[in-house]
This record gives sequence, structure tokens and C-alpha cells, in this order.
Amino acid sequence: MSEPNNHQVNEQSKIKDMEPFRQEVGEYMTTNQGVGISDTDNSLKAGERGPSLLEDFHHLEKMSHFDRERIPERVVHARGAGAHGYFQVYESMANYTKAKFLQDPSVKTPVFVRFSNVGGSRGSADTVRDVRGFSIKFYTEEGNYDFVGNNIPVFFIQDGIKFPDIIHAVKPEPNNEIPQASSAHDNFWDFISLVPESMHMIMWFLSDRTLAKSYRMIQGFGVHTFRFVNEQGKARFVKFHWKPLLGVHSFVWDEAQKLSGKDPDYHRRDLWEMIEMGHYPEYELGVQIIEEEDELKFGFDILDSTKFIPEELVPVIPVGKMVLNRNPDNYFAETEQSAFHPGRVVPGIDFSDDPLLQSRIFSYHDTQLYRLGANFAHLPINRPVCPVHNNQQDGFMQTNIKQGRTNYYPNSLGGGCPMMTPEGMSAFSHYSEQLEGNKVRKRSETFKDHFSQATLFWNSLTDIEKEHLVKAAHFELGKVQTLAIRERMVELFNQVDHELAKLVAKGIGVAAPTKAATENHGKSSPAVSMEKMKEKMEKSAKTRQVAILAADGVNSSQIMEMKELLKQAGVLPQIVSEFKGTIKSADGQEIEVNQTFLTAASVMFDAVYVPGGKQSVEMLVNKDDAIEFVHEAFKHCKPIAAVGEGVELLKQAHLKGVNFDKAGSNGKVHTDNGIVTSQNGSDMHSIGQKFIEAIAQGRFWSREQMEKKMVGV
Ligand code: HDE
Repeated sequence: MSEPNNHQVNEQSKIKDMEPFRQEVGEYMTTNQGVGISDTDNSLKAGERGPSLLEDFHHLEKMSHFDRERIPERVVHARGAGAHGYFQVYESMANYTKAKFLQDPSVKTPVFVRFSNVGGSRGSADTVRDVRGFSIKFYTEEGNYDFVGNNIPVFFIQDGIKFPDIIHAVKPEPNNEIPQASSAHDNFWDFISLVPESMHMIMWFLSDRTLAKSYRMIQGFGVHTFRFVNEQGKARFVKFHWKPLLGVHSFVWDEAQKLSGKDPDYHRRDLWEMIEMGHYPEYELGVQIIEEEDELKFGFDILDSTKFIPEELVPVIPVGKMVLNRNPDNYFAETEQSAFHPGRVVPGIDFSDDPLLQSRIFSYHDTQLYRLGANFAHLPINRPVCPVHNNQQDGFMQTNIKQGRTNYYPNSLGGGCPMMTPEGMSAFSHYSEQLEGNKVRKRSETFKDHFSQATLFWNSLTDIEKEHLVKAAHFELGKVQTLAIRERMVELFNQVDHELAKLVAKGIGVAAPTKAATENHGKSSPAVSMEKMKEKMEKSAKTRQVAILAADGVNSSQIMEMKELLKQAGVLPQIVSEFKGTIKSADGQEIEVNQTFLTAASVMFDAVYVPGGKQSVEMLVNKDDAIEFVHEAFKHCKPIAAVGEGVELLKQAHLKGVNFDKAGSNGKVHTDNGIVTSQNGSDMHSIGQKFIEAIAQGRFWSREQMEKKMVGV
């Protein structure tokens, strides 16, 4: 940000002089020129019933500004949500990089983060199956550094020149603009079936990774290999990783689809509300460092963005933590107008020759010039916090009022300013990589292996994750009308794993391949499995949401004690009943209702609790919505607790395989596969603890396995 010039100083003192006046009069409506408005509801007319007049400058200004409210949405990643926060390193990274914001553990670097979906338009639903974008703007003292990553460590294509093709293919088809925010259509799978390099990403794409439970629970990956350069000029390759401290969690497909209707804003609401409540999302930055001489030792090319470096080969070193602690004041001004670009780096961070990255370095700035105009860097959300001086000038929406007569370099009339930043004073110098080669339009031979990491991914999943992936393929390809496309896809799956190809074929009306195209190499990388990762992480129930189903006559201690226990564990309970307002407990206490069976649904919660109380449970048992609520929570493998008469609602909800004969008789707490019950609730503390443990556990997948296995994995 440049120092304020004389004009700006004058303006500021003028505004200051006006301050007492403003405070005295409060905020009155004016035109954009500051002229007071006394009526904004009636246009100026020739006679009360006469035609409107052109001289009504307020009407004209209001309407013409409204007519220009929309700007082009992002061509990809149009739907998103943002938050402010800060980043802090654990200890200096000076050995690896000279980037100043990675040196001092006492410095909090401000950040703005934008999470996004890729395919849908700005008004599409949050919980569709899609890759999630993970962009961070670090406002460092050496200028802005943008991290622009995804929640999946690889990408569909190897060379950026194919990006318009894959995006055209995934977006709604051009003749009828169908389907919105969905890859389940012929064009997408037509493209994929002809581009084998996409198969590794497709495996991730069909996994539960693309059903993110919350922005607070996704990983972030830089995807490309970048470079760290230290003060001595020594460069090393680096891969960036972000891990959410709450763990990585996903929806199940049925849940995600229902949420798209019940609450299309689920992710942005979740992010917003958690920050408002003070449950700040936190993420740890980690890096994989690769010495330049090791570039080709992995058996795949680290410049190829369809490959990742398994953590088992190169460990992830923890670097620092990011905390998101403030919501934007204005969605448009901040989140919509924010502009991220992987080419915006600071000294100490540099590029690799990954052809996907090289293409992005052009695309982001270019699209931002179109979307936001030449001076988008002046917008408050994009402005660096350090001084900016150069000779770029004019253009639409120029907000800097530069002083002086020189706007060229070199100059003597302006004292030579702005001068070149000397070495050692945060001047960026590109890493002087040695290059040689012929000018060719070619793909490197080292980019030719398209399947071994796709197989690695498949081998790394748990059975339940494999089953979900196969079902996702059945859904996606089940929507594809053209048989030849489905057949080509089965051939590609057969290159990944023969068993996988047979399972996919079975659900999409394609003959299963009779023999394997290649032998499965048998290697795996457990770190890519979300379920295996969860086993390693500390389990926490924090910020998980519990629906408490209740009506008049509820047992007050069973509802209030459980609420208290949940709150103490950082779990967020909400009372769901028939009507908004209050319910009256059996002993006459008024209890506030947070949601109704109309405004909420089981898919919005992580767990369900049904307290006792004869009258309350009688009402719930007679209400289909309440029965459906419990049934659906069970189907989605969520924990359910019930006490006293509340157990009756569970019995009515057809919970397959649950034996209620043993369910907490003799006043004992009974837990069975995420179902916590007690017939009389004499020990609420123990019930609460068991329920909280189940919530921290998350899903009870064996319920799915109990169902008739459709795909037979
Ligand atoms: Fe993007 N991408 N992308 N992309 N991308 C955009 O930039 C592009 C790619 C990613 O929150 C656009 O300002 C090309 C990979 C995120 O504002 C556009 C290629 C990864 C966001 C663009 C890629 C991403 C974008 C649209 C292939 C993960 C949202 C608006 C060479 C590492 C940023 C904009 C935000 C946005 C181009 C591939 C992530 C058109 C050409 C790989 C998170 O410039």
C-alpha cells in the first residue's frame, strides 16, 4: 500500500472535520455524490398517477447501479466462501527458504482464505460431488504470497493447454446447460475415457474426498512441485500440504445429495457459524522437501501433477499453523473480489517446470484482468500490506492518486523513483535454473505412466472406501447414456485393477473384462486413506452437531443433563421438535426449541439423541418425520443415543440388526455399534460419555456392511 499523498491527507482531514457532524446526525441516506435523499420509495412523477420523470437522478442512479451489480463469476471455482485469519510458523524455516513470513515464530501473518467448489456456478449447491479449492492469500511484509491448491494432491491433466477442454467437458453441456454442478454426464466421461492421464485423479474424485463434510475438515495440497530457495541461493523442491486439526471427514453420497436440497449453503453456513461461535478452524502446514539431485529418483516425474509423492517416501515436515478467526464483513467486496494466483510468490518461493503450473501462471492474472479489471490489485482484499510503487497507471477504477510528473524509468526528474529494489532487500530474483532443449510441442517420456499411482490409491483404501468408490462410479457412469463411453471407462479401470473393473462393469451394464490388462503391483500408501488417517489421529467430538428430538412432556433432567455434557465436550446440541418456540418438560420447565422437523433434517447433524418422557416419546413415535430422522441417521452410520421411553422411538425406526432386548436393561448403559441406550437413565454421566465417544468415532460403517452388499467388494 502506498503512503497517503497530499490529496488523500486533505481528504482524510476533511472527513475528520465532518466527524462531529456525522455523529450528531447519524447515518442519513445520500446519493453516491453525497446529496441527501428524503424518499427512496416513490419515483418522481408528473402528477400522482402520471409518468416517471427522467430528471429523477436518484431513481436513475439507484437503478443503473443495480443493473451493474453482477460481475463475471469465476469460470471455475465460482462457488466459494472466505474467512480471515493468521498464519504462524512453529520454528524458522531459514535452512530451506528465505521467505520472511516463514522465519519468525512470534509473527502472525494475516491471511484471507477462500474455499470453493470447482464445477458449479456461483449459485450452485455446496455439497455436490466435487474437488474443493483451498486458496490462501498471505499478506506478508515482502508482498502477497498466494497458495492456490485443492483438497486432492493430484490433477486430471498434465499440461495446462488441456484445461479449457476438461472444464468444457465437466461444465453443463452447451446445448441445454444440463447438468449443473455435476460430473455425472456424457461429456465429462467421454473426455475422461479418452484421456488416460486423468485416471489417477479420477480414483480420488470417485472417493469420499469429493464429499467434503466441512471446509474445516479438508486437506489442502499445492499439487505442483514448487521450489524453496534459501538465503545462500540453494534451491530444493517442495510440496505443500495442509491438514485440518479436526481431521478429514466426508459425507456419504446419499447425505450429500439430500443436503443439496435441505441446505444448499451447508458449507458456507458451517464455516460462517463456527467462526461466529468462536470455534476457529485450524490447519497445519507441512512440507515435503526434495533435494534437486533426487528429482528423478522416484520412478515418476515430480513435475507431473498427476502424481503425488507418497508420505511414506518423503515425510511431511510440520511448518506452522493457520487459524481462521474472522468472517468477512461483506461477501462481494471480500470473497467475490478476492483474486488468487499461484504465480504470486515472494522471495524464497519459486516455481518448477511443471507444465500445468506454467500454464496457471498465465491464466489466473489474465482471468482476473477480465473479471475484475486492470486495477483489481487496489481492492482492499487484494492490496498488499507493504508499500507498492511502480509506474503502472490509469485504467478503469484507478484508485491511487499518484503525485509527481514522472511515470517512467529511468528518470531524473522524479529523483529516480521508484528505484530498483537492491539485492538483500526483499527483491525477487528468479531461481537461475539451468535450461537446455529443443523447442518442441511434446510430452516428456517420464510423464507416460498413467496407472501405477491410480492402482496405488486403490490398494490403499479400506474395504468400505473401496465400496463407496465403486458405488460412485456406478452413479456417475450410470448417468452416461452412451454405451461406448461406459465401455471405454471399464477398459481404463481394468488398467488400474482387474477386480475394480469387474465391480464397476457390473453396475453400469457393461460386460466385465475377462482378464487383467496389467498385474496389480500390490503397493500402497496408507496415508491417502481417510479412514486409516482417522485411526492415527486423536479422535475428537468437538464442533460435532447433535439433534435432540423432544416434545412436550420430555424428561427434563434427561434432556438438560445431556445437553450440558455435550457442551462440555465441545459438541453442539440443538433441540428439534414439531414447532418453533418452547416445549414444556414433564416437570413444567420451558425449554427452547432450536429447529423443527420442517427446518431441519437428520443429514444436518452428526448424531441424534432421544431423551425419555412418556408424552414426548408418544408424540415422536406418531410422527413420521421423527421416525425418518432416526432411521436416516442410522442409515448414514451415525451415533444414536436414547434413554428411558426414548428407546421406543429407536425401536419404531427399523434399525436393521439392532437387538433391543439387551438395550440397556437393568438401568445399565448398553452400547452396540454406535447405538447407546439406557432404559432408565439413572446414570446420565455414563450415557453422555459413551455417546460422546461414539460421536468422536464418527461413523459406524459396519452397518453398511450389514446391508445386502450390492457391489460385493
Ligand atoms: Fe485453477 N483456475 N486452473 N486450479 N483454481 C482458477 O482463476 C486454471 C488448477 C484453483 O478461490 C481461475 O481467478 C488453469 C489446479 C483454485 O479464487 C482460472 C489450470 C489447481 C481456484 C484457473 C488450473 C487449481 C482456481 C478461475 C490448469 C489446484 C479458485 C478464477 C493449468 C492446485 C481460486 C481465477 C479462488 C481458479 C485456471 C488448474 C486450483 C481460470 C488454466 C491444478 C483453488 O484462472
